[in-house]
Amino acid sequence: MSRVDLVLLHAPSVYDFREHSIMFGPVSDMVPSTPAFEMYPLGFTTMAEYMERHGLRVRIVNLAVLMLNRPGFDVEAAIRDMNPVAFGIDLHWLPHAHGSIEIAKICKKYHPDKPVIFGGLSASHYHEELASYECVDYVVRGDSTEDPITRLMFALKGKGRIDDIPNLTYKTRDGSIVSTPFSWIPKDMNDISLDYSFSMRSVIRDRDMMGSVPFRDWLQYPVCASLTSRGCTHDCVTCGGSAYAFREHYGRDRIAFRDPQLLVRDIEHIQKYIPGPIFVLNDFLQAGRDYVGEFIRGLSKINLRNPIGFEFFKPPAEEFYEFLNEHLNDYSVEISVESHDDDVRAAFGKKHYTMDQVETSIEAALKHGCSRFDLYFMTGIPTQSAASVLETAGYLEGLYDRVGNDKRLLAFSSPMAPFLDPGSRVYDDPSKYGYTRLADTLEEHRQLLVQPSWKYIMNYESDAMTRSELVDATYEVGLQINRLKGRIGVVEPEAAAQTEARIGQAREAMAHIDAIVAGPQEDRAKQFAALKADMDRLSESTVCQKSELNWPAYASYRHVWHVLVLWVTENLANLFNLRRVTPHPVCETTEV
Ligand code: B12
Ligand code: SF4
Repeated sequence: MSRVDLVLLHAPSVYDFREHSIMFGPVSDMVPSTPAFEMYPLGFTTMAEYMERHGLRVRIVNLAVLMLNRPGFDVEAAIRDMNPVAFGIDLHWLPHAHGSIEIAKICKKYHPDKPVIFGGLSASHYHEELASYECVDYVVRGDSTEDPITRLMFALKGKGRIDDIPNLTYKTRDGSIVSTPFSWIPKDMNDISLDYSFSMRSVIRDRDMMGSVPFRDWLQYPVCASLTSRGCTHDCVTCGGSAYAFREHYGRDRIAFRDPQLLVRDIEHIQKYIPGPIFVLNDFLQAGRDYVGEFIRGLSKINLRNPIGFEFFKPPAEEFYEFLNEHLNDYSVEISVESHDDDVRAAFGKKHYTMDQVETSIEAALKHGCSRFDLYFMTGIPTQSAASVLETAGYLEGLYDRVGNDKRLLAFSSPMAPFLDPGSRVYDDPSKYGYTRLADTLEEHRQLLVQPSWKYIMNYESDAMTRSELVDATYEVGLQINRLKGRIGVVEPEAAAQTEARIGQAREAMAHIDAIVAGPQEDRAKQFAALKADMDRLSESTVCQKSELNWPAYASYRHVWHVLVLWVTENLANLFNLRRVTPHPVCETTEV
C-alpha cells in the first residue's frame, strides 16, 4: 500500500479532557458531540476525497473519538507511530483552541521535520497568531481549501512552489510570517464531493473503524449531513458564518450553492450505504424557486427512503409543505428561532419573520405530513434578559396548546456557549451590541478553555445578563421546558424525571465550583479533582436527553449488501493498486 501523504487529525476541545476537571455544562447538548466536540469538520471528507481524486493518499484520524472510546488510548504513541508527509489539524471551531495546539505540539515533538498544517474558520481568523506558534508551519485560509491544500501537499512533495499557492499563511526559515493572496474563493460548490463512501473505504483500507467515525455515537446513530451551500444570505449578529463574517473575514461576498442534481446524487449515495437520517444543512430555500423544485423532485425520483431533515432560516408557507409531502416519504424540519420575543429576535438579526408566522408554519407542517418539527431557542443573545428567557416555557405551553399538544413538535433551549463566534458582528464590535468581550487573542481563548466551569470559560458577558444569571437562566428554562414536555408526553415521564434530577445536580455542582473558586488557592486542584466524575457526568445531556434530538433510522438488507460490495471492491483496489486518478490542473501529476 502506498505511503500516506497527509494525516488529518481531529483534536478534542481540551487536551487532555480525561485529566482536567472541567464542568463544560450544556455547551454541546444541541449537537451530536459530547463536550469534547469530537465531531470533525465535514471539510475533512471533502478535502480527503479531492486529494485522493488527484492521486494523494489521505487518512482521517479522529483522536477525540479514540480518546473518548478508549480511556487508555495513548495519543503520543499513536502520533509517534504515524509516518505521513505532513499532518493536518482542524481549528474550525474556536472551542478546539486548546486541543488542536496541544496535538500540534505532540506532532512536532515526535516529528520535528514534518510540516504541521492548520485550517478551518477559526484558524483563518487567527492565521497570523496561529502561524507564530512553533508547532505550526502552515495555515490554509478560507471556507474552501480543497484545492489549496492539494497544491500545498504536492509542493511539499517537490511539485510546485509554496509561494504560488493562494490562501496560505506560513513561516519562513527566518521565522517571519508570510501570507499569500486570499484569492481562492470558488463561486459554487460543484467541484467537491461530500462522499461518505470515502470514509467507508478508508475504514476498510486503514482497518480502523473507530479512528474515522464522525462522532462517538455515530455507529448507533448514523446521521449524515448534506450541504447545499457555503456562506449564508442572512446576517445574524452573533454568527461567525453570517454574510458579514464571510464578507469581512473569509473573502466571500456571495453564497456558493451546490447544484441540485449534485445534491441529489450525494443523497442517493448516502441512502445506498447508510440507514440513518439525512440532515440537509443550510436552508436551500435561499437558492430560489427553481432550485427548490429541482432538488425536491430529484429526491422523489430516487425514491428516497431515509428520513430527511431540513433546516430553514425562516418559516416556510403551507404550499411548500404540501409540495414536500407530495414528494417525500419522511421529512422533518428544524428552525432556530432563538427567542419567543420578536424584539429580541430582531436584535439578534432575525427580524425577517415573527413568531406568529412561525406558529402558522408549524401548524401547516404538522398538517402536511411533517414527521417532526424541532424548534430551537438560545440564551445569551443580544438584549435578552433573564426574565425574557424565563418566559419561554410559558410561551411554549401556549404553542403546544395551539397544535393540540402534538408530540411531533419538539422544543429545545441551549446557551450561546462557550464562545461568541470570531468574525461575527458582535465579536468585532461588542459594545455596539451590549456585550463585553473577555478574550481577544487565540492564546487567551486557549487559556479560557481550561477554566473550571463553562461560566468561566465563556468569552463574553452581556449587559442584559451577567454570566451567573445566564448560567442560572439556562438551567431554569431547561428545567421548565423539560417539565412541560414531560407533562404533555413529548418526553417519557421517566426520561423527564432523569433530566430534572440532572439539572438539579448540575446547578449544585456549579455552585460548588463557584465556592471553590472563591475559596483559598492552595487546595483548589484537589477539590476540583474530587468533583471530576460529577463534572463529566453532568456535562452531557444536561438540559435534555441527547437522544431527544435523534430522528429514526431504518437499516435494511440493501445497506448490508452495498457495504459488502464496497468491501470487496476496495480490498481488490488496494491489492492491485487500482485507483482512478485525475491529474491536478496545476500540479499536473498522475502520481498514485
Ligand atoms: C454545518 C455546521 C455545523 C454542523 C457540523 C457538521 C460538521 N461535521 O462539520 C453541526 C450542526 C453539527 C455544527 C456544530 C457546531 N457548530 Co457549526 N456550523 C455549521 C455551518 C452551518 C456550516 C459549516 C460547513 O459545513 N461548511 C462546509 C464544509 C464542507 O466545510 P468545512 O467543514 O467548513 O471545512 C472547510 C474549511 O473550514 C476548511 N477546514 C476545516 N478544517 C480544516 C483542517 C485543515 C487542516 C485545513 C487545511 C482546512 C480545514 O477547509 C474545509 C474544506 O474546504 C457553519 C455556518 C456557516 N454558515 O458556515 C456553522 C459554524 C461553523 N458552527 C459554529 C459553531 C460555534 C458550532 C458549535 C461549536 C456549536 C455548539 N456550541 O454546539 C458546534 C461544534 C460541533 C462539534 N465539532 O462537535 C460556528 C463556528 C464559529 C467559530 N469560528 O468557532 C459557525 C461558523 C456558525 C455557527 N455559530 O453555527 N455546526
Ligand atoms: S445563524 Fe444561521 S441563518 Fe443566521 S447568519 Fe448564521 S448560518 Fe445564517
